[in-house]
Amino acid sequence: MATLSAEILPSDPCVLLDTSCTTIAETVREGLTASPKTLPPWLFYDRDGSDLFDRITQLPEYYLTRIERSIFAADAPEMMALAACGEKLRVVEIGAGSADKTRLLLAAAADMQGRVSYHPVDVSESALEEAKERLQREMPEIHCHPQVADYTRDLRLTPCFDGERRVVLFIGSSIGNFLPEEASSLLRGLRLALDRGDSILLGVDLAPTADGKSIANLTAAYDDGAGVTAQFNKNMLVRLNRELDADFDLDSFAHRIRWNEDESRIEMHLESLIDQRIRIDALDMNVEFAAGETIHTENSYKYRIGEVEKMLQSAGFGHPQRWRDEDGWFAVYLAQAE
Ligand code: AVI
Repeated sequence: MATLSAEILPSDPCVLLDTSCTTIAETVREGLTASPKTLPPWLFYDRDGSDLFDRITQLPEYYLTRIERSIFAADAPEMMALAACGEKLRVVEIGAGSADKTRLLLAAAADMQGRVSYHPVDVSESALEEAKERLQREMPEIHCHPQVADYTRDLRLTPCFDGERRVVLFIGSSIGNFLPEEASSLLRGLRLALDRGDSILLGVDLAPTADGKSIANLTAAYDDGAGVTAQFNKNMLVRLNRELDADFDLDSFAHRIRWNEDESRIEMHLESLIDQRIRIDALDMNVEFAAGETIHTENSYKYRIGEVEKMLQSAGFGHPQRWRDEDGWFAVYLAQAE
């Protein structure tokens, strides 16, 4: 596998979230001995999981990607011009993945200023490599400087040149996969890593409303007819079987979705269909499941207009501007570091 070119980085990383477990072994031991059982969503994203997530974004039920893309298709030039404020824009993307929708934003930046310096940050080296190769082939005016890092632990941004300012893309509603207090501290940490005048572009999936998006629309997005999301969820067990010598039988677990109204979030679980004991050799442990017991694998928070502005402002980002699709299902915010 090719390695990405090394970057000269400042020595002090900015820790945005301090999650205690660092390895799969520690994480799984802690999560499966907790009550209720839980595993964190970052475990989804090995190579197969990243491919499955790409397939999810193309599903008819998964409206998030489609709507966010339509907002960018209509408004990217305005967003990039506002972020640039007459200077050269440097585009940073956290949790970039395959950087697919980003191309609309990069194209708008390139139309505005010609050459664009693009700095995607992601844990997946393979996704970054693919994105870099594709951009080099298809958008030569974009100069890609990928950085393999977990932005929640280690966000180091290279200093800007004079006359340059950053826009940090945090799109795809990735913020929804953090608890609200984590989301707030992520934004605060991000603000600390930025200079005054830089900005954040944040994509947020919105909560259901009486006359718009229904709970059924939401649950369908996470429980698609083709079963791709179920496969994505179960891929976590496939990964534990392979990497920790576990013996999960995939047919004895079911993909389950719950809308939690009080917390305004979609929850994803894996439910044990029978009483069973799982052996995890690499951890030298057995895990007992009762029929109906679940492993909570993901939260996807859905925010209300107003909550996001408040969160941005208390993290030190001012003048938030907002774009929405005409049905009000999804919103994109641009706010400036003050
Ligand atoms: C990455 N993240 C924003 C997705 C979401 O919608 O919460 C992950 C996902 N989980 C199931 N489907 C998609």
